[in-house]
Amino acid sequence: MFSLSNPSDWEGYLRSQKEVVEKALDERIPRADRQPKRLHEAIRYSLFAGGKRLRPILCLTTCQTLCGHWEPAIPWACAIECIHTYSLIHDDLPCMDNDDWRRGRPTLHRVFGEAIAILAGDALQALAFEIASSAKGTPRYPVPLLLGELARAAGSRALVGGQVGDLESEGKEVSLTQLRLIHRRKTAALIVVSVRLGAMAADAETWELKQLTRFARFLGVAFQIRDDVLDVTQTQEKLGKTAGKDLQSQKATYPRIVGLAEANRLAALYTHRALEALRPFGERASPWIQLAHHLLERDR
Ligand code: GRG
Repeated sequence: MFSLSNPSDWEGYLRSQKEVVEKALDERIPRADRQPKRLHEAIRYSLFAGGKRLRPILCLTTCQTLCGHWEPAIPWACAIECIHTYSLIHDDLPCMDNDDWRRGRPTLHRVFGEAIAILAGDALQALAFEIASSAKGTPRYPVPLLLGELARAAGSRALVGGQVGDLESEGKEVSLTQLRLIHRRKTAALIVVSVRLGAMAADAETWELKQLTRFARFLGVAFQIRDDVLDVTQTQEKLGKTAGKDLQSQKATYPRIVGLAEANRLAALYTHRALEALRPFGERASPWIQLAHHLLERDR
């Protein structure tokens, strides 16, 4: 029988969840031959470029673990991936990180030009909310509540605010406390909302939502530390994006502030704290534990 606690089944589970996400996105994003064609081609170029789909998988897995089905979380999983992809497109623009390479191919503005890249990002953000509005609420959690959470995670106090902090940190001395705040906003907020929306789509009990939020906060920070470490230890071929970019742009990162060994130790420590938050779930925690290890041990 299929078991999420069996590692070989687990690899298959991840692959199948990724396929679910690809198909669900494909069905919800306007086809490339719809007008304006160049915009829809651009959106699809970035969205279907081989992203790992970690956030939507976290969302679907959370929903499935709590209620036995991932289907109620599909609109939320797709919406989160649209917001994440828009943020990558805008982050790569010349006025921000000025990157040439993303998800194993030239960045969107390099291929379609800056104006279309900005507009594709804008349209993806709007599409996210259009897709999310098709979700069904549950007795505890009406759709407007979840829409509000998603909007907050994407907005000035989270993703966008974190990006501002990140840009302002370039070339400056940044304390570990400031860095943690940037990471909480820029990276962890979307990871937290992925887990929370999956839980709410499953009509989670209050204590379950609380513990899972705690889990996701620590996981989000560990994920960003791992990302910082990979930036200095991996090649462009492996990462599918420019390696060593953080160092080049004198960005505040964990390896820069505390060194590589300490960064690795902290990533493991935050993962451990994330796992501690899962204790009340007992054996049911297995899928989240697997995902946490997958995120910490990933090499791209
Ligand atoms: C422009 C509003 C705005 C925000 C940009 C996404 C982002 C914020 C910056 C990109 C740089 C960065 C290190 C962001 C932290 C989040 C992160 C690690 C993104 C990469 O996520 P993965 O590894 O990427 O899940 P894929 O391509 O697999 O989806």
